[in-house]
Amino acid sequence: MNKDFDPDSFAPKNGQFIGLPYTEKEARVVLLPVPWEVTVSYKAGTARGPQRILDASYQLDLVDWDIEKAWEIPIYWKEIDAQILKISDETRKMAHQYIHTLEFQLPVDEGLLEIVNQKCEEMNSWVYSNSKAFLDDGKLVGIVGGDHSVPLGYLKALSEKHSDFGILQIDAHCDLRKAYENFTYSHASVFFNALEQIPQISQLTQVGIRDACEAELSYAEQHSERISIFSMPGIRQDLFTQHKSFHQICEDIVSTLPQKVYISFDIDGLDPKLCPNTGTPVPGGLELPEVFYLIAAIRKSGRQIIGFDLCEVGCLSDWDGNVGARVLYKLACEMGIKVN
Ligand SMILES: [Mn+2]
Repeated sequence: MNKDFDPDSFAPKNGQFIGLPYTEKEARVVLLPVPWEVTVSYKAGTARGPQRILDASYQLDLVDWDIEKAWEIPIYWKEIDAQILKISDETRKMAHQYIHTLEFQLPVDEGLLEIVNQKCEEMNSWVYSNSKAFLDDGKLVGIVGGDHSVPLGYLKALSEKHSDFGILQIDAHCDLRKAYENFTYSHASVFFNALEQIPQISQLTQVGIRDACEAELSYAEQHSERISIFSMPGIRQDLFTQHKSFHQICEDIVSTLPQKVYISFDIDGLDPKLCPNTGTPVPGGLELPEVFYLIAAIRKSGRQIIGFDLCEVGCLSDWDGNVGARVLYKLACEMGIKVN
């Protein structure tokens, strides 16, 4: 740690998240950006979300209202990989062309689809090997997307270390579609793929859902021993008519999860005023204090956060980066805090 670091001073623009002073070697938490958005279906921009988050982070102060001296948790930001971003940009053009022909019911180019699927597979392998290297080195890892397809490789790496874990997914969407728009590794298919390919995931708990298709809900229904959905209409119903407190709702959510918890945070789980330029915004989402309360409730229940991802942060405004940075700091601190 840089001995000149003063948590009360301004954040130096040192290429580190919030200007934190830790080296890769010292880190307990490594933030691994994955600047990727090949299969985005609506608004583009999240490949440059990590840069927006980093740029906006220097504006943050270091006090976390739940964790004393949160800045003492050694968090390290891994430099954004320019090559991954370049491949994403190139492959995105092909995916865009394919989606266009699909949407206008024109003859589709199967060759394009094959290339896109292949490139997505290569990205998954990249995420797998990079996150695995940090895990092998004893680090905790948080992925910074990119679209929501990016954590699959990381989940595979985690499944080699943890024989049983659950996922808390904060999202407006279920992401349970099989090969959405024919892309095997679509952002809308990440948890279909994760559940089908990773048996170590014993539970998927989805919170904030308010945009789903029938097939996703019936998939969840068929796998009800493994999937719980706390939809936004359901949460509001509990608050409005069942006289439940939000605290009780959080207890209900956390009680579905096993001892080890992975958090997959799609920024569109929040209300779109907090993420106006995310890929697929949906009105009526969660508020920041609500999700912070929920994330802290995991730790307070005695469960352990073993990893996380934050995805779909837009790059078009500083505001998207600002909120993204706040969520990222909360996730990193809640995962990195040493519980005795
Ligand atoms: Mn999602």
